[in-house]
Amino acid sequence: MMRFPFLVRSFFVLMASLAAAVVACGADSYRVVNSYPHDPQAFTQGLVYVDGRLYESTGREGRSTLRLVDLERGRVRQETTVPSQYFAEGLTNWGSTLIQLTWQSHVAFVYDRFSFRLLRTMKYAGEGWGLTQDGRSLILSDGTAKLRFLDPATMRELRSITVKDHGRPVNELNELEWVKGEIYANVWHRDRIARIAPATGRVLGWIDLAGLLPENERSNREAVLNGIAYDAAHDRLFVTGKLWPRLFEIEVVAKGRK
Ligand SMILES: [Ca+2]
Repeated sequence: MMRFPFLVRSFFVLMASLAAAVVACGADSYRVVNSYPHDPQAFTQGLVYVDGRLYESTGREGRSTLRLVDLERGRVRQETTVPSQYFAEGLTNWGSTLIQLTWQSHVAFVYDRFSFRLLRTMKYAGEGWGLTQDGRSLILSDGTAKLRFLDPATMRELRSITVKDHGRPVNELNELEWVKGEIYANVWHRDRIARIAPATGRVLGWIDLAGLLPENERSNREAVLNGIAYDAAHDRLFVTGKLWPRLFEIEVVAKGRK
């Protein structure tokens, strides 16, 4: 009489183990192609690579900047400081401009991409975390599972998606990057990047970056992965984090695709 329940129980234990293994193996991993120095004082909130130039937005009140960074040496080649009342956040390029978010001030700064001259400001609702664009709209994260598509000229909301993995919302989406028709988003306090379908918000897969920067090189609990830039011309993917001393070019190693 005990034999059948034991077998049933064993079957469910086995199936649960298999399901866990599938989830664990479902994430892609990475290979480091290049490792570059990165300013360990930079509280990275936005990273963009366009036309051979690496731009970075750094946060915190009183210390926020927009910078042009020498990729190979990690040195700041050009910089403008953001007024001290603002906490700068996500950054993207749009035409000959750069657009930089602020965390809770509902203000975006529009700069000339070459001179860093401030051209104008734009207002938007809610918080600003990450920013990227798909060639038609800006795409903004705000710490929730929602991504908003905005008119680049006015910040008016055009549509939004809720990012879900197996039906569950993925909250605290942070830095964003448009990569080959998908939205890449790192999640606050996690060493993972979600690959998101822009039409539906469905998570297509995860890139597990655990171990990329060793724990002993992280200066504090907020020194987390935050910064994705894509060099579309040469198909190079760059990642870094807040206060990280390194910026990495990585290659995604596919373990399994959904
Ligand atoms: Ca980015």
